Amino acid sequence: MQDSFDLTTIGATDAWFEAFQPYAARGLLLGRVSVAHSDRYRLYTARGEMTAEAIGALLFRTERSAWPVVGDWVAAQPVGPGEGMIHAVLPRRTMFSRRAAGDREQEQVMAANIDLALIVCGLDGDFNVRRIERYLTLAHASGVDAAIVLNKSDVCADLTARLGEAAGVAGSAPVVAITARSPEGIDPVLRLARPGLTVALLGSSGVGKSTLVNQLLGVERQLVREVRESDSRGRHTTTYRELVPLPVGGALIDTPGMRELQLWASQDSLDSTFAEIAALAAGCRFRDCSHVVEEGCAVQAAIEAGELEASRWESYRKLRAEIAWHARQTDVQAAQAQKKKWKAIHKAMRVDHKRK
Ligand SMILES: Nc1nc2c(ncn2[C@@H]2O[C@H](COP(=O)(O)OP(=O)(O)OP(=O)(O)O)[C@@H](O)[C@H]2O)c(=O)[nH]1
Ligand SMILES: [Mg+2]
Ligand SMILES: [Zn+2]
Repeated sequence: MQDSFDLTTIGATDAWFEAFQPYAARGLLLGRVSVAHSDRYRLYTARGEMTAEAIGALLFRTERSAWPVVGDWVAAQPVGPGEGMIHAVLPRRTMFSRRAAGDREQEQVMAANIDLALIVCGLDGDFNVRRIERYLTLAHASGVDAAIVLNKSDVCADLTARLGEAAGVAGSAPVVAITARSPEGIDPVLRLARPGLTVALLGSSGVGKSTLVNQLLGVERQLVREVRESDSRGRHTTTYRELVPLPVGGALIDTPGMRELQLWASQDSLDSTFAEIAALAAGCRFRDCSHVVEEGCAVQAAIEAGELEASRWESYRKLRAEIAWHARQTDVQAAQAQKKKWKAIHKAMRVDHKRK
């Protein structure tokens, strides 16, 4: 393990050093989380890599969403050779969240302080623009710039058509086609991922995220595995998120392909993804038009005129319903929690009354 490391090579800017000032005065070290395993972390610090845990105050006095995640900048106390305790997480500039698995409406932060999200898709049998829309909504909700990377162009028979389909849903995000298997094949990504940025790779299992990471690093660092012939899906080869330094400066976050990405997003981020539908909606007769049955609906008119694809609209409608459903569940949960709280207060008051 090296005992010194230049944090500016993984994105420590003056702004981060400044945010860290109050902790420097307490003798803590600035660190960046590279791996987060429930309550065990790996960090890059000026003294090299460390394993770390978080102090109780951080774990027990904050919401789970405030716990350290990959990409976070933290204040750490060195406690032994290569060991540290995390005292605080510096305020995040951006973060990727999804809805945590389970019945409760809960935000799960996946990674923080990302500058650019590369939404990677395979140009083999698994190509799907609906999935691009979902990942774009995630990027919009997190405030991160996004680009669409169509990988495996070497096995694609109709690249022009695929590029067109992707561009049709990409909005302002650039779309590039690459071959992660060859060094020259990734040039378009090098142009997007400027040195110094923190870049996260998102996309289904088997699309070639880890292959791209290895190509960008110039070494076989990440495990890569053959996808199944039958459906060209991967087998979740990468099992945890990891931040790795880029040789040109900056950092890469490889992520495991998600089987199901449950959105933690607002109607606003959906409108960013479907900007043309949001723009059309401004012309509907009714302000609360659902664009399904209303008179004077500009969205339905655009579909009838062939200016908006019905499948694009269907996709928007599905995601809108999903977001609305979760928002309702969140309200129900909040109401239940409120009711419970009052019940406890009333009970305490009754006990108090009896005592008198
Ligand atoms: N033909 C072709 N195959 C590729 C390309 N890039 C990656 N692959 C193959 O796709 C398969 C899956 O690649 P991985 O890099 O493991 O995919 P991943 O996205 O990291 O998958 P998970 O870790 O499971 O999320 C491997 O067999 C790669 O060799 C490419 O540009 N062209
Ligand atoms: Mg992988
Ligand atoms: Zn309408």
